[in-house]
Amino acid sequence: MGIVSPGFSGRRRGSADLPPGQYLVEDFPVLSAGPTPRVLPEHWELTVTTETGVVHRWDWDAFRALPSEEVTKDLHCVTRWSKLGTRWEGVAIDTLLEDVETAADFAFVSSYGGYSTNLPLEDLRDGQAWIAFSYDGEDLSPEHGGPARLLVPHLYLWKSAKWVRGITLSDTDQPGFWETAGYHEYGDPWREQRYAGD
Ligand SMILES: Nc1nc2c(c(=O)[nH]1)N[C@H]1C(S)=C(S)[C@@H](COP(=O)(O)O)O[C@H]1N2
Ligand SMILES: [Mo]
Repeated sequence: MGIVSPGFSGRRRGSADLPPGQYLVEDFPVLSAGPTPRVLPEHWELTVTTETGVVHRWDWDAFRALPSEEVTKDLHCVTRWSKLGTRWEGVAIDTLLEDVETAADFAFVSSYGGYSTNLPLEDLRDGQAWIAFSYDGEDLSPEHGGPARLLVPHLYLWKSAKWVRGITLSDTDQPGFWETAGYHEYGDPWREQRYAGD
């Protein structure tokens, strides 16, 4: 028996929730490969482009009119910090894809400022990914990707593109910013897929 028994507030979070090689942080580090782009909502748009070239477009008002969800997720950065139980609000990618006809296998995600990342389209589906616009009950700050970022918490956090601008669906996989630089094409923290070949 453990000394700490589960209480009414739920199970204690700890090392069992940490993927291999990770440590816990309480703060929320900012990791950005370049300067923080300042995108005003009135100048913001999000596009989903299919493999046949059909472009679906949401401006800020149209995006915010979509149904959103509150989710609490653990984050795992490849630089080894993990943050447990982070609270977000966002639009599920499933919602964005409702009227998008596609048979593509891959998604290439691009951001304001030039960042990009790639992942299988199926990892964006089935309640696994959101375009998040709120963190911990507040508007998402510019440093953390505001006005809106991708959130794909089951993969290393470099897949969660901040300042997201577009998702291009494709039959072929195209490496993004860190994937081109030698990071893993998939990035499962539980399998410690940090670098290409891991
Ligand atoms: N546009 C953009 N998105 C990005 C990055 C970036 O440099 N630019 N860094 C990635 C990496 S490596 C991590 S760990 C997380 C960090 O998110 P945070 O700064 O909110 O902690 O954002 C990811 N998304
Ligand atoms: Mo990262």
